[in-house]
Amino acid sequence: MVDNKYLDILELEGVAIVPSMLNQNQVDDLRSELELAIEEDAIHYPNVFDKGMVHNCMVRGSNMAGILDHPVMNAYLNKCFSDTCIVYAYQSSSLPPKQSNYGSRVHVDCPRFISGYNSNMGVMFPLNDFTVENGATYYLPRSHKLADLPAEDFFYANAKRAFCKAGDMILLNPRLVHAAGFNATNITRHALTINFCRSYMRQRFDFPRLISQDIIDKLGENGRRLIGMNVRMPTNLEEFYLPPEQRLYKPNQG
Ligand SMILES: O=C(O)CCC(=O)C(=O)O
Repeated sequence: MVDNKYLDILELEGVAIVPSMLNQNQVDDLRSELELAIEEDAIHYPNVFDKGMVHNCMVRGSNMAGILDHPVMNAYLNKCFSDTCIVYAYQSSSLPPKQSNYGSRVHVDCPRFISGYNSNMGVMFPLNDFTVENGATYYLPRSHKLADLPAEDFFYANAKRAFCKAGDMILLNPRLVHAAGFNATNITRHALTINFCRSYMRQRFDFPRLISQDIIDKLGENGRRLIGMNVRMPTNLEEFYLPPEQRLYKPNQG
């Protein structure tokens, strides 16, 4: 299920593109859910700093939730990161026609540099082909080994582009210096971006409380673990002393 070739590339370059993770129907369904969420957010949150970025995609559509149980994604995460990891943030990155977005600044997705250790891992699902015209992600190869961000002119002089197909999966070391491009076409370029963290870290949102029971019930074992269901904190002794099968913070979570 996991091709070690991509893990080697990820380790060396800081990014690897695993082809054909989603079929065309899955891509179309995900894109429809995402476009609806973007329309809704434009009404409810019209003036936010990251306008157009949908947060907490797992509560904005059953297909976007279902991605968390993608068996091959989970197999890769187990190998290149951790089999007890959880979601830090699950959002989108869309480039509307003739625009860039909040992700277009030169940045890393994890502020911590710990030599030889990843506290986070990134996964991106392009929902359109990423091309030079529609703003394929710029990245500086091997920059995940750097403690500090390079100057912007050095970045663009040496950056490569993550050219890929809709339905591929981009594995991205969150210390890799990167930036979304500019979409010069007339069609929005969409992507889903998930940042995973270690099980002992805090998530950007309190997902076990944020996500409805209905959605949680539809998730599989991986999906439930990824939203943090195995590492919930008891609020009192009654919860602390629950029987093993009901424990909120399960054993062996890394
Ligand atoms: O959309 C892209 O091309 C990059 C997204 C990005 O930089 C991010 O989500 O951190």
